[in-house]
Amino acid sequence: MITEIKNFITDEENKILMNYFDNDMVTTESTDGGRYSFIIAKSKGINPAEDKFLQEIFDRMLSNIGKTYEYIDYVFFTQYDEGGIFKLHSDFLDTSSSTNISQLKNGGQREYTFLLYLNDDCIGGETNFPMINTSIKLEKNKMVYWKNTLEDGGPNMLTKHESKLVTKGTKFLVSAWIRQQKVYTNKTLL
Ligand SMILES: O=C(O)CCC(=O)C(=O)O
Repeated sequence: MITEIKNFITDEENKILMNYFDNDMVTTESTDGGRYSFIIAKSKGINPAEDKFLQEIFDRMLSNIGKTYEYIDYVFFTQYDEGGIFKLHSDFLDTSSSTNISQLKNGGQREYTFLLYLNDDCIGGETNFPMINTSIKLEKNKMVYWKNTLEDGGPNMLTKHESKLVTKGTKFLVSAWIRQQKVYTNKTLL
């Protein structure tokens, strides 16, 4: 159910991606049930429509599922320092919530999740899928992806996942949710 591809990017590409982690990162410590519910991390989102390098990387990643960067609204850069965590959650949009109406209209459901691990020199931070008893180990330059929806488009509850507590060092992650259709509202967060 979860695909892992080792050494998906080169060390040179890794260095370029690491440069995105800068002073613009926003500290998110929230347990209020919002977009960043139960996360302690620093993050920022970049619109791939405005970044040629991210387009190239994500076009290559998404060729595995026959899609392009145009199916992504934002590429997220997330940094989990010591104490960083993302508690158990699912990535598909709750169709019963009115706050998701515009997102569902402009691109549909978050069909896939793609992760790119930029380092493995920290302790903790594994991506854990308790429903299927699977824990993904951090490995520098490894890409991981899975499908959040079932064949009928409904949510696959088995994809619930978490980022385990980082107990030493820092975890650097690039991630994106891949929508069912191309996202045409590119300029603002939906
Ligand atoms: O940090 C991770 O390993 C998982 C990230 C995550 O849960 C998400 O982007 O939805």
